[in-house]
Amino acid sequence: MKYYITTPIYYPNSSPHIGTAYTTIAADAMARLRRMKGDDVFFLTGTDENAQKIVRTAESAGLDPHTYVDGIVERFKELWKLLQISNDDFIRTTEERHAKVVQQIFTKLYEQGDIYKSEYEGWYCTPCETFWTENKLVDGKCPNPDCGREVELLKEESYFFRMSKYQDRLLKYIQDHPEFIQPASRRNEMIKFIEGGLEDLCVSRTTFNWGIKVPFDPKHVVYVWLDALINYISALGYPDGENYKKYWPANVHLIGKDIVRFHTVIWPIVLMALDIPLPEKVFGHGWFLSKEGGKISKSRGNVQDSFELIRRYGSDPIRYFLLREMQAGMDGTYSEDDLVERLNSDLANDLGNYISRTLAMVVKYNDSKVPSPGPDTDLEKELKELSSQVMATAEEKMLACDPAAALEAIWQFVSRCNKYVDETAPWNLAKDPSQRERLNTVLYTFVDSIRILGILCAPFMPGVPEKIKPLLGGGDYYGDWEQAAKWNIIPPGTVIEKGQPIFPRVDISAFTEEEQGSTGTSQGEGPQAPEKAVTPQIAPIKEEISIEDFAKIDLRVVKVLKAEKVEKADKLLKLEVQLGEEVRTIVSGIAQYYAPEELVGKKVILVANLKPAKLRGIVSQGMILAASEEGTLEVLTVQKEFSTGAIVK
Ligand code: ME8
Repeated sequence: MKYYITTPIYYPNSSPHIGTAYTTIAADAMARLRRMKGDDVFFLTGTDENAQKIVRTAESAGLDPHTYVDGIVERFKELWKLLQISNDDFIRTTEERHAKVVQQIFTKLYEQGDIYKSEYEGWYCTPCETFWTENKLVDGKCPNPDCGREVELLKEESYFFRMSKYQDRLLKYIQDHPEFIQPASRRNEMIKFIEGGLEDLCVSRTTFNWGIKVPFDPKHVVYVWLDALINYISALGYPDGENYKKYWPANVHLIGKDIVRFHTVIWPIVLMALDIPLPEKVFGHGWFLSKEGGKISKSRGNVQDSFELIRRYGSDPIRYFLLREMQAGMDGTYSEDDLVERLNSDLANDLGNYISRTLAMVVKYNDSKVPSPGPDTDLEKELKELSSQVMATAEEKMLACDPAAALEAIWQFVSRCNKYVDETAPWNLAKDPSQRERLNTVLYTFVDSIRILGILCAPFMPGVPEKIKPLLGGGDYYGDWEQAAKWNIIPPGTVIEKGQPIFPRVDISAFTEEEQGSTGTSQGEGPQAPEKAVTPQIAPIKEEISIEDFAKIDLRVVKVLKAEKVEKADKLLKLEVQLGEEVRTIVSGIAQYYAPEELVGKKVILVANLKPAKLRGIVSQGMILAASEEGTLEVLTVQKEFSTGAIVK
């Protein structure tokens, strides 16, 4: 099966932002999933460079339009690379391969009488690159509810495209093909719009000369929207390129709701006039709005530098957040606080912690080796059934352009896996030698479920398989979607590694006030490779003390006997530790980094002569030592067989 998916080609009048990134990331996830299904995928994105607004922005930057767009296009390409976008081609409308197809089509439409010369007298909104008649203006301004800016009066010789001639045919097509415009609400809007009557469209301009020249009348440049839409076939080598024959018609044009009209009225009419099949589906997703309510857009000045966000949080968490946050057909809300919240809860806690805690148990209970599983109980059967259901649901939702619903289904599996740990309680099985086979089954299921999670996450967060691979012995298990429904794939005997948490927790306050306030993008700032989001300053070294001072601190080895969460305190664990004959209670702020059962049996270091302190009503008799920096913490342990009470110095 072939699968051709496109994003809009973006105006390079400013650097890409989170809103622009959403469409590209969503299309990328869809393309990746289809590739994993074995489809022959072509995924196209690019830039729409022949707009009047580009000329204006370049002028105000004191640059010629070519130099200006070249710089911004590089920013797009860099961002797509950092976000691991897997596009097969990147089309720029200033490329010769595109211009020649536009000219060929313009000439053909003119020769067959669909384009004619006349004079345009009316209004033009440059930010929207749209013509408006006087009666459509609202208070004399652009009627687009997201724009409302000044329009300009144009009176110039122009070529016109006979849209009106195709009105009935288009309406019938839309009515007969309910899949064509999605979601249904946008389809209904478009039907109403077309029923209101289509006017012929002005398709050339003479008052500036940036753009593709009309070949038989070079004082005209082709109207930017006619030029731009043609990218979807020029990139494939229309009319006789191999890719055109193989991939057209597109399976999906994924776009924002702002440009549905161009894609479902102008574009299909051009295709009808050329006698070319229409794309299967045009999906108009919602917008990302800022917390204050407006659409995230450069002109509103509410965009945050995407490069800086990637540097702080990494590419996968941003991909996950955007895909998860935009419910099908609705607008989504973006804020950095919400991004951090999702990262910490869904990625660090639900997914990352499941992986670390289960692998830690394989390390502990089976000497880091994947055991051979024994027979399944109902618990394993249920988990296995769920993985194949979730795989099917995610696939179906992605075909319906709904990544949020796909991720929701996958996270049901993540939750079920976490519940499985509690239900099977391997720390109890490990205490009873007669339960060895059962323990092996549970440990095996952990490892194989992590492999499955790697597959399910791969289209959405391509970095996840890369992170999991070395933990599961380096095997290449993540390229085939169907394998998410198959179990018992990891060979017993494979040596696993606990490794580092794949998504360390992040504390937004790790960034200074100044950094948090940074908005906007500037060409000067080069993108930086994603790195761990936390860049701790080394804490100042404390005042010097003497060896006698240090000797006052009594550090001892103790063994954790029991560990449990402290009610209504997210961060606290209550531990019971053995210190020689004595059992002490310690309250420790490590609950976000350890499941209680992970600590039981560990030999840790206690500050034994610390004055007792009451925390949440519990008297803590000392403090255990841990290394910590933002996002990660490790309790210090001793590995040799020390008796409890042994001195640390
Ligand atoms: O319209 N939320 O380019 P453009 C979600 N060149 N998506 C958003 C968004 C937001 N806040 N802001 C932008 C053009 N987008 C034309 C397209 S195609 C032949 C020509 C996304 O740079 C969304 O996909 O203004 C929207 O449709 C697109 O960026 C507009 O990009």
